[in-house]
Amino acid sequence: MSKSQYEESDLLLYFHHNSLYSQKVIMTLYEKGINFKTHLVNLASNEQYESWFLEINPLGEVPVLVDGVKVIPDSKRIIQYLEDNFSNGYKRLLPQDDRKLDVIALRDDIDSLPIGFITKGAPYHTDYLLNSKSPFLPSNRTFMMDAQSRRCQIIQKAANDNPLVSDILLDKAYQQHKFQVELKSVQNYELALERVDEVMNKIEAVLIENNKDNPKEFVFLFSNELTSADISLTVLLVRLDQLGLSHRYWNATSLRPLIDKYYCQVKQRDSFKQSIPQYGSVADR
Ligand SMILES: N[C@@H](CCC(=O)N[C@@H](CS)C(=O)NCC(=O)O)C(=O)O
Repeated sequence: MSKSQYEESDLLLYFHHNSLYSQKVIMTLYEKGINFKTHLVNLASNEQYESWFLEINPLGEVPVLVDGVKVIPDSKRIIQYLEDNFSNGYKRLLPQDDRKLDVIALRDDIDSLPIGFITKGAPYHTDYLLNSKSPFLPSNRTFMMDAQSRRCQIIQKAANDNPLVSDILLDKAYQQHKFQVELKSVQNYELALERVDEVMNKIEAVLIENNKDNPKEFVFLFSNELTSADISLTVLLVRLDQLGLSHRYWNATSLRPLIDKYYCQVKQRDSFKQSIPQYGSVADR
């Protein structure tokens, strides 16, 4: 059953401004024109491990969408839920024709990049970074590394305090410990950045193909209509830019220039300004 645009919204999104997964969901909600309410979960003070939030998501992660009695964690599931349930009178972000599989394939390529690893590893590999921006300014790096090194302990404590979800959290603490060791390896970091290079090559090729009939006009990845793949690409570009990695992947003249053009133009969209606090007014919500 799909919902109509005129129904009163009872959607509630638990989110954090600087969470890339939250940004993806917020941009999706704005692009589709869906009304929603928000609840900020303060990740900096580890509010995600408080008992009230673990009852909503035992993994202690945002975003989570609550629609009446339905609780939907995980950005990928939320985006699918929104596309399935808000189709009547709302913009579709997946084409209805045979381009749908191409959109999903490219979106999955983008979504499977190790961007969490690249983000959390950045303060340990500063030689790669140039012109980092808020919220990843050089002055925040010590805070990020401290927060990273305390994570295992915080998750373990949450596991002890919340026996009903302790198995899930102890597994997360174990994964976190391995992650923490891998983060510090330059080889691992370089490999993660190379995976982004491969996907960026694909994206530049798609943009060249779709621009060839219309070089002056801006086109999205697959047509003149923005799709779910464009949202995944947009938040990825923001994150690379804020970390100080854009110089490795694109510029206006000699390195994947269509990605540069794409990024400049997508930043003008209202949904972008609503989703990325450093560019808009999301903090006022
Ligand atoms: N697979 C999840 C990942 C969500 C996720 O990693 N969220 C991060 C913020 S970007 C989080 O809440 N981290 C808090 C923590 O793990 O302590 C999704 O796609 O939504």
